[in-house]
Amino acid sequence: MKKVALITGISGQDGSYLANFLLKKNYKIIGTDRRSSRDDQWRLRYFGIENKIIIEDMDLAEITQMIRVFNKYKIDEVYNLAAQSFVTNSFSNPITTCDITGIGCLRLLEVIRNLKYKLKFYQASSSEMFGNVLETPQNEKTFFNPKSPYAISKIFSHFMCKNYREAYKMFIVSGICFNHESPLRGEEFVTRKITSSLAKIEHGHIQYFELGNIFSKRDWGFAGDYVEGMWKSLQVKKPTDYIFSTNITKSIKEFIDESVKYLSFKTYWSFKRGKMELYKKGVNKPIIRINTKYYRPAEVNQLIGNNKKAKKILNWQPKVNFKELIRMMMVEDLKRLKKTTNH
Ligand code: NDP
Ligand code: GDR
Repeated sequence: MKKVALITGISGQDGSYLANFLLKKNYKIIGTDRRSSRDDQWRLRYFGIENKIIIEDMDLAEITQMIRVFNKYKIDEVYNLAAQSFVTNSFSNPITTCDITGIGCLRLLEVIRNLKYKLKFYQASSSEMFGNVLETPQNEKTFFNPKSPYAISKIFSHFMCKNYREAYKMFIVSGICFNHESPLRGEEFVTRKITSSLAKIEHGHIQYFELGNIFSKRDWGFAGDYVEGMWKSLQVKKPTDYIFSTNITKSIKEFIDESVKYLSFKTYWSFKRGKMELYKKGVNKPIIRINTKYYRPAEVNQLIGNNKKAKKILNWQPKVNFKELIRMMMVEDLKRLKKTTNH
């Protein structure tokens, strides 16, 4: 009998990597999305798996859709990856963010608590919860000090998971993932914005692009490694929380410096009008400018994880390092533009 996994957020970066991973492990997969994203299955097409997944409508705002889906299938594992996941957007849409990223998880937990059978639940918690960090590096016991409505909504769902695990003895795991990227990352996030924009400059589609704070630091890994950790965390006897991280932190500027190595021309930084700008050698116009409109009302300056627990209990560790991650993203974005597809 095939195990059945339900993945919320199937149209997102992690949804597609996890679906591809679980299909190889012979799972039957129910992927849920909002009707609005039905035409946006480019990530599943990237893996050639769009016809191997059963897609069901399930907005995290709508509990009736959840009841219908959970009554239709006998599910073994749920991976709750759906969220309003863009931190910047959470400042302009705090209520929607809390409703989807926070209460959305609680709606799922309530539906699952009332099922006649038991299943395992994975919650996508986030390193953003550490915010203005109170300890470095951050581990499963580090106190949260959030800096955005997104982070606060993730803390709500994180503690709801802990509460349901303790109060109702449900098998619930929260994976506190640090930033993980890939060629399938959304272009609104800084890494993919950098690699796709540099590829556009290389091919002459744009002259320059703008960024916000390039000095913040993140612990960046590869999405393909992190979905393996998600799965592993549901295969052990006891449910608990895990940090998934690389334990290395790099600034956005360092990410750019590594990315430009894949361009056909040389670049250099210059400090003008009080800001850093990146120039193409021999040309007097910048290709990267800083625009304060991309600054956040509150910023998380530096994150770095400690993945010791996941290493010990799950035998998990990231395989792709910073350089290799950037190579994958740059090569793919340069190739995509040659093909002139949408993504
Ligand atoms: P994405 O933004 O790529 O994907 C988010 C998914 O959530 C999309 O499929 C989106 O669907 C869906 N979604 C948004 N709103 C709703 C809604 N109202 N109802 C149902 N589905 C909805 O995120 P990632 O794949 O990168 O991340 C997966 C999860 O992990 C998220 O919860 C994120 O917050 C969390 N996380 C991610 C990290 C990272 O570095 N990637 C690190 C730590 C945590 P649609 O296409 O319709 O918008
Ligand atoms: P983050 O990722 O907020 O860490 O959340 P993002 O890539 O959006 O920002 C990382 C850092 O880059 C700075 N930055 C910019 N960011 C964006 N998006 N666009 C810009 O132009 C830009 N310029 C500078 C930001 O200020 C920030 O410091 C991601 C998401 O996947 C969350 O869902 C997840 O929980 C966390 O990672 C862990």
